[in-house]
Amino acid sequence: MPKTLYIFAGSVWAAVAELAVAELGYKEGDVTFKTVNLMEGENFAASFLKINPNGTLPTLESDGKSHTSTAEVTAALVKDAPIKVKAGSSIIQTIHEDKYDPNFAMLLARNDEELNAKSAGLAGMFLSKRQAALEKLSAEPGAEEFKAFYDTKKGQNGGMLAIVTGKAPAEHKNGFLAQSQAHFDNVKSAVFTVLPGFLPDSGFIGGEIPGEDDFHVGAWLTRIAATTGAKSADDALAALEKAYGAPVPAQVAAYWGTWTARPSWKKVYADGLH
Ligand SMILES: N[C@@H](CCC(=O)N[C@@H](CS)C(=O)NCC(=O)O)C(=O)O
Ligand SMILES: *[C@@H]1O[C@H](CO)[C@@H](O)[C@H](O)[C@H]1NC(C)=O
Repeated sequence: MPKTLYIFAGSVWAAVAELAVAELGYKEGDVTFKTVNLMEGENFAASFLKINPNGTLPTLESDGKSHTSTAEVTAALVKDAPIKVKAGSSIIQTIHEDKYDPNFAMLLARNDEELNAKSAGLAGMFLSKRQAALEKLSAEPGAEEFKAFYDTKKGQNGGMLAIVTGKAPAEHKNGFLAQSQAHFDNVKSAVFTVLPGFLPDSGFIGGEIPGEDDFHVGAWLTRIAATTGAKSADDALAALEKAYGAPVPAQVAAYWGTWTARPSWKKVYADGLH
């Protein structure tokens, strides 16, 4: 059955679905990839909100149905796949918990220096382009039915943008710095305590080949490595160690090596870690 998968090259959660497609034996043409440019806020177009009212990636259309979360998208890809793999577990929910959110891990800033760097970099550009897209798209014909969505997003994204551009009240900024520090600590504890609790000593959670859990954990870990400045498979363990002040646990290091040796991983991250 034909499938359309909506992705974006910089998206951590879309990479879960991309790893799954690459691993699961789908043939050329079984899955049509469509890019939704998150940097330009294309996910906020009413035409996309009709497919996924949350406006998030990945999104999968299959069997006349829309799958609108990473977990559902990946489960549908696993279910219909030519290659059968180990079904997912509660690990999927764990890695998707808000306290380990890999997108906030990228945006966070723990002090003024980090905030200035984020503001001048991709994060600042991302927030301002999104706000412009929200303003424009919410005024277009057909946008009325999504008014509540647009209002919420404008508030959330606008709040972040104000902090990054130095226009927010001091207490908002300080709240953000504190929330950033807490998030950084949570992500660190995921790498040092939570992952070692479920990762094998060698191979994948799914065994010899990646299973459903592995698609989620592999993409999450790759994003976290990217947030510490890693640029390739080879420099990631050093980058993580430097950021967190301790060598990553043996299982995490082994798992990183196992994933990054896979052709699927090399394909999905050919243009860099994200
Ligand atoms: N809980 C959702 C989160 C998905 C998500 O946040 N995706 C990001 C890309 S990695 C996105 O589409 N962000 C766009 C936005 O929030 O505007 C899921 O697991 O599907
Ligand atoms: C939108 O996101 C919320 C919160 O994560 C979730 O409860 C809801 O099911 C999502 N809706 C769709 C259509 O995916």
